[in-house]
Amino acid sequence: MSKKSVITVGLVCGVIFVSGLVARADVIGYWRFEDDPGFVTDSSVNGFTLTKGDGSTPSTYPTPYTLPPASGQPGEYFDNPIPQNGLANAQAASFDASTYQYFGCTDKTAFAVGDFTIEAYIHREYSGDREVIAAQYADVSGYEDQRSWALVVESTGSLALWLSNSGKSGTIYSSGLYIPTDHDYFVAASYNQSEVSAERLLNFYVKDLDTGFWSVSTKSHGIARCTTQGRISISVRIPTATPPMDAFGTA
Ligand SMILES: [Ca+2]
Repeated sequence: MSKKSVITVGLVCGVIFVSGLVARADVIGYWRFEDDPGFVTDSSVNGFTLTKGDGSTPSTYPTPYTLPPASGQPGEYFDNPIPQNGLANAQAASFDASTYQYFGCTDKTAFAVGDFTIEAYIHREYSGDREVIAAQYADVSGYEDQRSWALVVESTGSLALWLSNSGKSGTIYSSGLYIPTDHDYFVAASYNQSEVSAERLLNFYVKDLDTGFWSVSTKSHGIARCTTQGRISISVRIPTATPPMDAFGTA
């Protein structure tokens, strides 16, 4: 059986960070993987262009994936245009599990936010390991001081947010919302640190793009401050097998 598996991240794999779901003007990074403005270009005002893989080894490069695909293929139900902003979504990025393909971006002061939301269009073909959608969280030996957050799909299929308040350790908060393989999904997770401790909430949103069915989950959390410290890279990568984030710290 082949170990190779390809997963497509759409629209964005866009990872959008905002100060609350309604404050969309504060987008920190928005990666749409389009030919226009560019496969790795940031569509936010910040211009945080991504690096493909380690920048020197093409086997680590995610590849462009044309939307819409043939019927029954990954991304068939990805929105185009993107309903939140009307922008075209004619291309996604495809990631190969066997070579740990990923995008990366060196740490930015703009990433040191309080409340934030991460959104992505995803299609999983690979399963069995924890898969990272986007992260500032090193899960490999030697980089334990570079931990902040990671939006992941656990091996069970549950969407989860991994948070650290020390920059060195983390807690996984599982949504209980499941993302099966071979389906198109929109996913989002919102971290709220601004309320008093009893009201610190994580909000998870999942939309099955095939059926249009929305699921929402709210979890309380104990992370007073989601630390961004040290030399942290932000990486957009699906899928990831163990070790999932081996390029962290290479900035
Ligand atoms: Ca796109």
